[in-house]
Amino acid sequence: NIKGVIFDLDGVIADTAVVHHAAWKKLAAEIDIPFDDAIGERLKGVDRRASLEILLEQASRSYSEAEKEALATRKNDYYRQQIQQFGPQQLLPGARAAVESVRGAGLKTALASASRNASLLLEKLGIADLFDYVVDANHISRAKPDPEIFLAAARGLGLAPSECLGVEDAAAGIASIHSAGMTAVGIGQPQALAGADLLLPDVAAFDISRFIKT
Ligand code: B16
Ligand code: MG
Repeated sequence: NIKGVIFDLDGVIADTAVVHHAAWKKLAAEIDIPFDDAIGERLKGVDRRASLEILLEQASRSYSEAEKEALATRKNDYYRQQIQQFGPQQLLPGARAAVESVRGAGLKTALASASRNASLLLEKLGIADLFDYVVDANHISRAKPDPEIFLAAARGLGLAPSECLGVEDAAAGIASIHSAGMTAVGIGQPQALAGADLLLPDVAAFDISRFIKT
């Protein structure tokens, strides 16, 4: 039986997937690298450095370590400029209600985000107190699709992976949830999230009662 739900942040709770996308697109244009929606989709849920490597697959020259650091920092600056102005209105519709419904049903809640900006975002959105446990990229060494982040979240909740549900908008995240031995709920388009155990168009459609045995 499910005893805890582990939510992804960007693209599930917060309306930031578009902000990450725009920041990478701007950087790509500045260094003359082609960028389309398919590449944008591959970057979802992937950490900053790995995202940059995906972008640079299309580059016509190689970049030094120092140059890569500078590019990743530049993208993060673009991203942070945008989220500085964020408030609760940047919660995706139904996100707060979805997390509250899990708590209301007596289950535990955790957050598993690949973003190093996760705690800033939680503060801005005003939802830091809705999670029993938070794991972000600062606490782990292996990024999604590795299971480490979801396993760390389950451990933090004191639950076995089989007692947890993971909720994700990215293919890398669904893979991470499955490798951790959890049930995966996908939020978004079937093309991108074919592997999910249950696919929902948005987080507003999330209904915890389907997972609770009465
Ligand atoms: P940062 P999530 C992920 O967050 C985003 O989906 C991904 O697009 C981003 O590159 C990654 O965080 C790293 O973010 O540059 O802020 O450290 O979806 O796992 O909550
Ligand atoms: Mg995400």
